[in-house]
Amino acid sequence: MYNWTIERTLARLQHLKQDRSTRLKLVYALLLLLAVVGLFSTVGSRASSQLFDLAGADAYIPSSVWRYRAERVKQAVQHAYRGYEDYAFPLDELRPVTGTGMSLYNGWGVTAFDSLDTLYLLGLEDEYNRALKLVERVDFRVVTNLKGTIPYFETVIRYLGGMLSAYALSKEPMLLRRAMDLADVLEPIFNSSSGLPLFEVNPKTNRSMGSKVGVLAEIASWQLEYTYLAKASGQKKYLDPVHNLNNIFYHANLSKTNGMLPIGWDIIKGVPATHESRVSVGAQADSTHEYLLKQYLLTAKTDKANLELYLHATNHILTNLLYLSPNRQLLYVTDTRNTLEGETPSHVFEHLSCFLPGLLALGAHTLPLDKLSESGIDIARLGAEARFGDANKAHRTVSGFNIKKLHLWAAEGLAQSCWLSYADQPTGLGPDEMVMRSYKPDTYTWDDVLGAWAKSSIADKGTPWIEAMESWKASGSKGRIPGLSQPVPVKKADNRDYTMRRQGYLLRPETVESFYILWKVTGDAKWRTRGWAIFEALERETKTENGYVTLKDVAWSPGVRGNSMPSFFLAETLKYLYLLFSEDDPIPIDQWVFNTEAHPFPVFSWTDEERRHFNITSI
Ligand code: DMJ
Repeated sequence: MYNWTIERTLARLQHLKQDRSTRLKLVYALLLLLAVVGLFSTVGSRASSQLFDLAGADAYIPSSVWRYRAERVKQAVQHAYRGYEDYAFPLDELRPVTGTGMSLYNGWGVTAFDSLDTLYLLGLEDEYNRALKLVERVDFRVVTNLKGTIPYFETVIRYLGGMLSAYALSKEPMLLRRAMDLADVLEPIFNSSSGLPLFEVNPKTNRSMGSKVGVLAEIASWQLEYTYLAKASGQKKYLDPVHNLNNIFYHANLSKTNGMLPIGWDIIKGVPATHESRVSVGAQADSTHEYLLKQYLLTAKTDKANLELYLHATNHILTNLLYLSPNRQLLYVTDTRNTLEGETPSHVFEHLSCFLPGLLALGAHTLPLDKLSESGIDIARLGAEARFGDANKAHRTVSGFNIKKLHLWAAEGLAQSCWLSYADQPTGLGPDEMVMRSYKPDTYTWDDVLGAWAKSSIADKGTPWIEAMESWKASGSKGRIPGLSQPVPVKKADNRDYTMRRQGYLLRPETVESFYILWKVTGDAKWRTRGWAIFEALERETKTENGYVTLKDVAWSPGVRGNSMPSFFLAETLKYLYLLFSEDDPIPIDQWVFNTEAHPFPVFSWTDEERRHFNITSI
């Protein structure tokens, strides 16, 4: 439990070698701190990080400590990749407990492809060069599963994304050539009457297959990859399907879902599925909302259709899908389900949804949310057409606030809840799904709380945020801004305001992904400190002789282990942790856009010639 303190203090003492009085003060402070930490030692190791949160000590951790921590992540990448190479290569993924491999994603070595840019960024040259050799020789027409088919979504985000981002970083021409080879094998996927992609392709017969009702995340999480591929290769055929998708979404009738894209889509007609008006930011939907903002950013903020769709989505999320739990005031985002009374919130909060705080923070950082006219958006008109249902109401509610701050506030509160879902557990790692306890289910939304605050005299007077915060506190009301609860972990399961629906931790990245973006956007070092606590938990609970392993139940330490190491652990989880601790900024978030598998692509502008060649028109 004292490791962190001692490590931090030693580094600080080293830093202050020249200043004797400061050094003495620091030693006294350390003794006091150790006494306080000792007092709380029965709370468990995760609590120590919490104490530092409260003490606001994160900002004083010196560079040398962060460099050391980034180096530790690099060692973790080496360890995980060595295990994959020794026991699973050239199959897709490692089974760390049995020391074997398995292939669920075409059998082309998905871990090698998905790790390319991580290995390159971290300077792991030998590993990177060995992975390149595999990329060069794989036959994308040979699939090693019984059906002999290629699942489109996973193949694009992991394989195509991995090759393209490694190409963007290294400019190795073979990577672009192989990315084009793969996109060409996948080409039949668009052979539906709407041009929306089906689920899978058989590369031998050149036929695509899948349900007539497509799932949002799967039909619309490839635009970034194809847009960058078109830019890098100069080939129009890669951009045409992106235009088609944009067109379908931009002109869709979204009246049932108030402007937000629903989960189910009719692949034949290219419209929302008839009996489907469920919305979600978790499974089946997540990456599509992410791609709306990121497609706009990738194209240097010229693709206004995607910006409008992003605003529709976030306004609906902010006003309808965010809730507070009753006791701990945990802010969470949920989805809706079909019931006899219509669409109702499920109050399920997924680990997958923990990417949302990072996305909101990225939007707040990059968009002029309070001066949308600068981006050519008429906020009063947004959502006013009948085909957006009640969207205009949401736009008006949100416009009553400083929208940028509102997005950042939601981002902070949601990330806090994601963090607490980790810090609460004996393992220090968060569950895959929680069912949240709600006030009066379905009636008390975060929007209600915000509405009450907006109507208060403080907000009416347009008081600056910090003054409103002070007045809020001084008013003696509830003390804190709703949703920004005290980061105090709760050990007793009954008192947590949630139960676990899926207890496992699957080495997923979403929480540390959001911490990374929040750190970059706000400069608040607590996100780094929390990331470090998560890294320590990964080392303690999931590290094996051969790699890192999924947990079946986060509520027991040492954890009950699964037997897999998904490729996204190297592509995303460890990459985001490395970037979070790195003192350099190798991928500035204003210049690069991460795909949903954490593969970065560079922001670019179309030249006039490209605009003509690709037939790019503005909406
Ligand atoms: C990743 O493969 C991608 O981020 C995907 O969009 C959904 N989440 C998994 C990891 O949890």
